[in-house]
Amino acid sequence: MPQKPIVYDAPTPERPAASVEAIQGEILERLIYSVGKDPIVARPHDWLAATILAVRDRVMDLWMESSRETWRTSNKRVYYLSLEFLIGRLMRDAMSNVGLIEPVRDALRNLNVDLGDLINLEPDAALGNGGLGRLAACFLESMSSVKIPAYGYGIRYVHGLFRQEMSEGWQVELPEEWLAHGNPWEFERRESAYEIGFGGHVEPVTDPDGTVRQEWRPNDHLLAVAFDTPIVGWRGARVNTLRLWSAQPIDPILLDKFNSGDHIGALEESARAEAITRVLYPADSTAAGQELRLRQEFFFSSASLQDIVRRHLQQYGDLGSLPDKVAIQLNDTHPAISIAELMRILVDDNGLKWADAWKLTRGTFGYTNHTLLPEALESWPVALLERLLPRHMQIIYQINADVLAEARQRAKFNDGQIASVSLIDEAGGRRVRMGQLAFVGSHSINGVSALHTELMKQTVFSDLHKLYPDRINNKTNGITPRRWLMQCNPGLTKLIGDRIGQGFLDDIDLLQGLKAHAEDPGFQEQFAGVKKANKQRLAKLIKDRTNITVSPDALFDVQIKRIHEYKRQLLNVIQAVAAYDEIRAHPERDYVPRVKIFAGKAAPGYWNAKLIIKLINDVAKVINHDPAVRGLLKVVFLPNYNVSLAEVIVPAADLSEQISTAGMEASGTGNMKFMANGAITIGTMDGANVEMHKEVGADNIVIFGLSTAEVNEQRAKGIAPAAAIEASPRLKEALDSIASGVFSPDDPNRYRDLIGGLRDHDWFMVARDFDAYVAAQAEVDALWNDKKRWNAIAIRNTASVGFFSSDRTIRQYAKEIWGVTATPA
Ligand code: B1H
Repeated sequence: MPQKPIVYDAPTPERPAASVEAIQGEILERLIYSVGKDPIVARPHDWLAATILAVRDRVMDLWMESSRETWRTSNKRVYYLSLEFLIGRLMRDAMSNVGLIEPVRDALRNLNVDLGDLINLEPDAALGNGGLGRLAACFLESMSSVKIPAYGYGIRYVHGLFRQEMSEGWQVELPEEWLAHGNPWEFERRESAYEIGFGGHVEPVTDPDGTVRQEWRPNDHLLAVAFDTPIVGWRGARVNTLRLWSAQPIDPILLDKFNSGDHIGALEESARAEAITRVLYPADSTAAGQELRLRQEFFFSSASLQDIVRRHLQQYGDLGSLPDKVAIQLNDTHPAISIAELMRILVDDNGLKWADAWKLTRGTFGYTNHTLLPEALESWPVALLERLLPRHMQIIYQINADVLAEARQRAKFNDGQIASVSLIDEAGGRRVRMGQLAFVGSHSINGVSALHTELMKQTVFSDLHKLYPDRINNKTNGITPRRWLMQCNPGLTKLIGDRIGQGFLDDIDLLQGLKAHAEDPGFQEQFAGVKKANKQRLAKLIKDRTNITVSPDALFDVQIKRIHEYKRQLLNVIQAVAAYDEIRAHPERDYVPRVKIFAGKAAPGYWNAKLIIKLINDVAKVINHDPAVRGLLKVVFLPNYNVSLAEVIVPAADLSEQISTAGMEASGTGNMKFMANGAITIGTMDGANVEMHKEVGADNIVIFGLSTAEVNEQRAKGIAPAAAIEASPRLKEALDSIASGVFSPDDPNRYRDLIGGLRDHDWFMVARDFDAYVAAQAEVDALWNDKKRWNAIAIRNTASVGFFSSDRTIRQYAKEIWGVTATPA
């Protein structure tokens, strides 16, 4: 019997529980009058649409009241500009936040429809690559939950992140079609459309009063049309708006061409315009560098800025109060061109003086940096900007002149320092550095974990930090506990509530109360029981999707995230090979049965990442079929990792792999999701792992490997890791077997170069961290064999996760960057 799920929403006097009869009527009404289907012939997608529409109706009043309240109170609004929002599914989230899960389930049951089936039918809105996009989605939910008036602004990509399939162990990319059945969540706002220009030239115009202004005359125009989605917070605290822009031609059919018989030519403009919002760039942590990407960035920045300024003028009538009433947060540099666009709007369109406009602009913007990887730092060729955005290029030059003058005069910078703070990179073709632009145009520049923020100060922004020492600050990332604990793990949520009461649903720090129960054998047994049930569900999913049989009694060792060399999936799979060698060499020893579970997408153009996926699958094939292994080790690669798959895997994990090369993972957020769900982390001192170590205590996390400083030292030495490989027979044997084709008999050289890279430079310290990693895994085995200790540690992890709630993160942004008041915890 499936366990009866529970509702977390306590109805309040103002918002009584919805009655099943009422909801049932509303779903039927939506089915008939909005979807246009007779219940007798309605198909699952029709029921899904009707249910979403009924749920959406239930948040409409709250939505309008939220917006009215902001007008009434003249509260400051926060605008979160992000090229990515990795939302996943919305229906369960929305229902859970307004306490509708149970009534909707019962209503649908009366209509012979299963809510669980409908939930699984909703497509993931995969409008993001990985952590950066998912963070934006968690922030939206938290801003609603802590009652901050906020808008998310982004792009309504027709195709989200590609669908990943496996073909003989290789990744194949297929187009993603989240809009195929329509999107019942969104409202198209044809009235909120803005003209976006590209190209053309700049012309000085003399106003009647004699002042000379620059005017941009683009020669290419299109429309940005708004699509709004309501984002409801916990217990309906507030409903904010996610506004996504879609590109449309101004003149969909060029009638003169059409009439003259050129039917294809008549549609050309339409196709060209729509291309801008057709697809999400799929490279995580790597700048795309394509002209179309720059067009996407400007398109959504300009539309958002026009919308923000229009709303502000409508309410306040003047632009001088902009920083008092508007906070714009740039999610990485992708929307950094907004800084030049706001300057253009203020100076050219509204006649403000340059210095005044600059003060307003800086007072309004904040910039979040998410990575220090050189390949991810965006820069655009000056020549491209001059062609596409000639006025913005002029503005950037003028900003740069001001900054460089200040650097020379006030800070007495030398030529090297001037070159490092300049917005223009003069080395290797002139390029505009978007990080520098975002930095100088913002009053706050934040990193996403304590370590990352320190490294920002020491590396990419060291000279800018000297010039503006009070701007860099830290805001450690977080995750929303609604989606990543309550919704994805109802069993654990119920168990916690039964033990320490329901208060933690509203105040996540109360989870600390679990610490007192960590050693309680009865509680441990229940905690392990919930984990076991989640593992059974995952085992079934693994069987269905990969046909691999795994035992829920084995240790589930999980690494799920984008495939990237710095995240070191390679380290993990080499350890699997070493464990395999050991099992065969010493069959008499005791082994902890393990299932190594991998999932993640590789950027389509990232060869080594795709090769690592193939290696995992090749190794899996050999190990899973070798009778000598006796099921003690299984390797699984689950295809098409996305938010919904994570929601099944995370609650079922025993061990969370967070093993990036120290200094390279800005924060990580998957690490926090596992922690919430009672997995133990094996990890390096990198990103937010450092703070997890502090929060949970050294005895409750397994840390290994080189520190950031040691990594830098090794790299500075520039010597091959031969010594590390020689000193480790296990490593040597594993590398030799992979490189010589033991796992790729059909193509023995397949992994020669990949392994060769470890032998001759090992940039990511896979070889040099290997022995420490193996020792850490042995520590994990020992903990697993001491079930009491394991369970106590797992419980302490859940108990300590409060700090990593995105509500905490958002409250810090609100207080320390945006200057808006959030409701107290
Ligand atoms: C992160 C990116 C990123 N950092 C460029 N940078 C992109 C860069 O399409 N692009 O051009 C896309 C994504 N993503 C991640 O942000 C970090 O690697 C994680 O460590 C961090 O947890 C996450 C959220 O801050």
